Amino acid sequence: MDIKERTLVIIKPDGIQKKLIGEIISRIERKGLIITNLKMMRISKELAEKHYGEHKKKPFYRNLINFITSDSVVVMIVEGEDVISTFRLMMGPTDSRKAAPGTIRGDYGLNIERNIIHGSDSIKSAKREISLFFQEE
Ligand code: D4T
Repeated sequence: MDIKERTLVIIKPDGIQKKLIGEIISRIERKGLIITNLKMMRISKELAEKHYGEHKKKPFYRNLINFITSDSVVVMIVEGEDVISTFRLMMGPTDSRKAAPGTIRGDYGLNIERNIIHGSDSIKSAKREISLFFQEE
């Protein structure tokens, strides 16, 4: 059985502004997960709306789109055994104020929106998000 999974990781604009690219890449590498693809980019409104399509009706949607498109981001495909749940544990819960020290959001995030990092939440979302951000592959 092939137990290797892939997840899409985004270091959000607040992570870039706080100079956390190296720190986050280090955490991923030291954990033993494999970065197979990596790029820095500015997310367009159109791509942000596709990525966050499930939240379209939510009150925070507009702010979320404005925030994720406000500066450059780093996008990666990360691979490993059970990587989706492993990486979500490394990130901590969405609301940084509730995230434990030792998690990326617990150590560096400000609140529920400025939470430094994105990681796919299921195999299905990972496939969808990877094809949105790494079309050419
Ligand atoms: P992402 O998708 O960024 O990894 O976040 P999560 O998977 O942890 O959380 P999510 O899909 O529920 O939320 C997507 C995105 O919206 C922001 N958000 C969320 C917000 O600004 N206000 C809110 O009340 C919620 C629930 C944060 C992450």
